[in-house]
Amino acid sequence: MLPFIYADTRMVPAGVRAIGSAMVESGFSKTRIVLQQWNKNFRPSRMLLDGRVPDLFMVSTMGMHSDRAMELVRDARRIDPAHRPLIIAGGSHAVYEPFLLFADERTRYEGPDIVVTGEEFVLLSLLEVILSFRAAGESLRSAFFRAKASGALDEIPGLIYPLGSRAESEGIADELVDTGVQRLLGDLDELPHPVPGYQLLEPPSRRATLGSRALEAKRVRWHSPISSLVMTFGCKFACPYCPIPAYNQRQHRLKSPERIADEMWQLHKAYGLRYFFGTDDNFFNTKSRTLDIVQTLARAEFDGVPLRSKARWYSEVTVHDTLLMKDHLPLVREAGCRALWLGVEDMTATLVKKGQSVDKTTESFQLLRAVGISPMPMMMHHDSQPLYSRGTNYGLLNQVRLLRKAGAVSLQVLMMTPSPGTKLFADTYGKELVLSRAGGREVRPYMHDGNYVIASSHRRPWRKQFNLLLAYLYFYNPVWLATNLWRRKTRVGMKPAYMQLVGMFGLTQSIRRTFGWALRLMFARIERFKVPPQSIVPVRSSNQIDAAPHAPVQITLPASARSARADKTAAHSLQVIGAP
Ligand code: B12
Ligand code: SF4
Repeated sequence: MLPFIYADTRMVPAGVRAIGSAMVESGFSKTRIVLQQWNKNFRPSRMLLDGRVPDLFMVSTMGMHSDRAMELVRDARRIDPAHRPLIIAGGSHAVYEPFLLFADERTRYEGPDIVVTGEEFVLLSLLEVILSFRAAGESLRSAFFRAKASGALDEIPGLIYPLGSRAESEGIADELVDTGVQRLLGDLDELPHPVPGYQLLEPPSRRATLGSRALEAKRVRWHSPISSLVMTFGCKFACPYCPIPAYNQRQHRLKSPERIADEMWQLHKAYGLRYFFGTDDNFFNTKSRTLDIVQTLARAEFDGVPLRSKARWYSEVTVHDTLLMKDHLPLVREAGCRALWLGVEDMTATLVKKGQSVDKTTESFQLLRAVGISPMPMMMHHDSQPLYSRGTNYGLLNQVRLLRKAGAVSLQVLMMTPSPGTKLFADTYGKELVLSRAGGREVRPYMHDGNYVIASSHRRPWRKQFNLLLAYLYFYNPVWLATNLWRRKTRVGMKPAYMQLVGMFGLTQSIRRTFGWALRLMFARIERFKVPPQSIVPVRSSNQIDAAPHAPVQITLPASARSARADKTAAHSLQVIGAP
């Protein structure tokens, strides 16, 4: 549904592809990447690669996909122990709430053997240690248990593993050991090249099993026309609802301009890819470094062919930094950039202040459009914002109208939702704003995507749900499609009209998916969480002295509430502080 329609299925996520590249470049070329969006029926318990059960089964998940990820882990555990692969989980959910991959308050999951809370080099360090324990002919899983028992894994920051008598056989932990926060890779040029990752893709199918061969190189472009590319990581702002600066340990990490140009060219040569989405948090974060990158991309030539004639790319930036770059936007376009997603959130800066205002947003959008770069705003709706405000710019529709006038080509409106790893996360739960059920329907992780109203203190939260749909309807509609077709002779050409078509289709899906939830919010009884997600087993640090950095966040409950809830919340779950 909106606003991610097609981006979820037509762009291989960079995380799994990066892990695939790391495996190939370190010698594990017999690896397959299975995307659930393409292979919905895949069952790890039935997987065979060259006639054998693979040694390793790894699953990558965001928080919102964790139910499906856990189904896969449980299914992999059905493989008989003599052949069962070592099960490793990773991805952003593992970074922010790894303890939920082992167990949560509602369900006792059969979890993975180990969770990697970091990037590819943490995984490679883990494999290195396991292999150093492995005897000839021994399985990775068996070597892993010996390495774990010896304490060798404690030397690798960025892991969480279960201990307990049933941890090996059933994946049920008595306690979780946290080896600390990963050491971040500073120089992104050391990362494996993205090209090998694409060689490992499982072809889309309805089968539960793996195909005999990976997707052919010439078919990659057809299934994944957009290639996600790591160019930079990190952001200098510190928005309280965003975990990104803390994840990056306040660093802005970069690939060299030459490496970025090379990756685009090699991906084009190997798979014919032409469209690249930079997975940046704020591409314009540092002006001088951005200029280095765009100058190189604008001038780069390979085999006598200018890169800019083959590669088009897109990224995320802020309004503030776009204005700092205003004299250089023609160069950004020349370098191949054709659209930028801007985190406007709230044009009046009432909710969030990161250097935006109505005038600045309008100016930045007009500047981008004037050079032929499509401005794509990302907005955040919240409890105190009305649908419409008379005489001010505060209302949601007022802002959508301003954005449209300023030249927005697409629109994203998400409801403010607590994000693990942020300052606001625990507070939002502690204030009992987060919904657990409405009319008997449980709020599951997939609803934490900003499209469902699942955190609100509004007396009529269903209004917020309808507001999101109305804002989209105001932006994506046949009238505005016709207007954009009429005005197609601008520097951004047919893109606004094309985005209207995509948006109208996406809106039908958003209505189909969220309308029922809005009705539940309107008519049914709403129940709320009282504490943030907890671990049902204690999480301790490997040195047993420091607090475990990936343990659930502590919240301070008022004394009266504490005694009333003591029976509901395990004592250990309130002891540990901090989030990554
Ligand atoms: C690009 C992006 C998107 C794109 C993704 C398109 C695509 N098909 O790839 C779009 C715009 C669609 C998108 C949408 C959403 N996104 Co998004 N997105 C990102 C972003 C900016 C980059 C992701 C990326 O590719 N990174 C580069 C890769 C290389 O890094 P990585 O994925 O983290 O993977 C590394 C490690 O995690 C680890 N790893 C990953 N998997 C595994 C597996 C194993 C076994 C191991 C060992 C290691 C491992 O190694 C990898 C290599 O270093 C991140 C923020 C960020 N900078 O990472 C947010 C981020 C992933 N998104 C996030 C969210 C919440 C969403 C949304 C729910 C929207 C929202 N409300 O914000 C939707 C969900 C859409 C959907 N239906 O899936 C959150 C996830 C938080 C969480 N707790 O899981 C992130 C982390 C941003 C944040 N901190 O708030 N997103
Ligand atoms: S500007 Fe964007 S990436 Fe940076 S801290 Fe704010 S929300 Fe996060």
